Amino acid sequence: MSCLEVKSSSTGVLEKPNLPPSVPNVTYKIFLCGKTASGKTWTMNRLTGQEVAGQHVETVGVQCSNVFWPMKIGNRLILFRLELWDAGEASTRQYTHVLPVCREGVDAVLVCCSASDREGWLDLPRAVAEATQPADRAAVAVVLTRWDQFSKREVTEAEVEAFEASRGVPVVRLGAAASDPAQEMAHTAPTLNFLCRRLWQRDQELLAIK
Ligand SMILES: Nc1nc2c(ncn2[C@@H]2O[C@H](COP(=O)(O)OP(=O)(O)OP(=O)(O)O)[C@@H](O)[C@H]2O)c(=O)[nH]1
Ligand SMILES: [Mg+2]
Repeated sequence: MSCLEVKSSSTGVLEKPNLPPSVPNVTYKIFLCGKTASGKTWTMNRLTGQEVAGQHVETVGVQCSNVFWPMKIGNRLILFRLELWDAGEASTRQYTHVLPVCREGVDAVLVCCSASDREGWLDLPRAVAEATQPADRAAVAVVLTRWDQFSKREVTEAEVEAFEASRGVPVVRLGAAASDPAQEMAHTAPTLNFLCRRLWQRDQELLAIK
């Protein structure tokens, strides 16, 4: 990877980094799903460089936020634009149109699960199966939130490894937000790199099928 840049405002409207027009742009839609308080909004705000709330505030309706992420794949610099879609769980249940809108044309699904929620962890295989539809051919990953809250963990490292191995679904852990905002990018960069690589790889797989 050659350079890193995330820009956002509190409204989630992001500035595009100033790169030569010859740099190709690719856009991907990513849907965050999971139980209420599983950390969907937390994850979206972390990845898009926005402030995170200290306590749960239920998301009403759907929020979208973008992040631009320039990354070198092979010898080529590519500008990834990741469109993150976060729907509050209560709204998803209440309004039947929310889920189809979020799923339409989705490239990746991130299933959020709190490491302090044992029940949610045990239900994860079902949640992953429900979140994805074979026709989407979406890339899938689990985001295990609250991993930074060691004393509240109800999931072990060994269980995470076993889940990844048996299900073939990667589990991403963002860790704690940096106390110094200038350091935050170093915390989120591995996850953004992982997502962009995974989406690129999925494109190559889909092209090979055609
Ligand atoms: N320290 C820490 N706190 C987290 C993490 N993930 C979530 N939280 C806390 O849990 C709260 C609830 O998470 P949200 O992201 O708001 O939950 P949600 O999934 O968007 O919930 P709904 O909008 O109701 O569907 C956050 O405000 C944080 O206080 C994490 O990885 N680390
Ligand atoms: Mg939310």
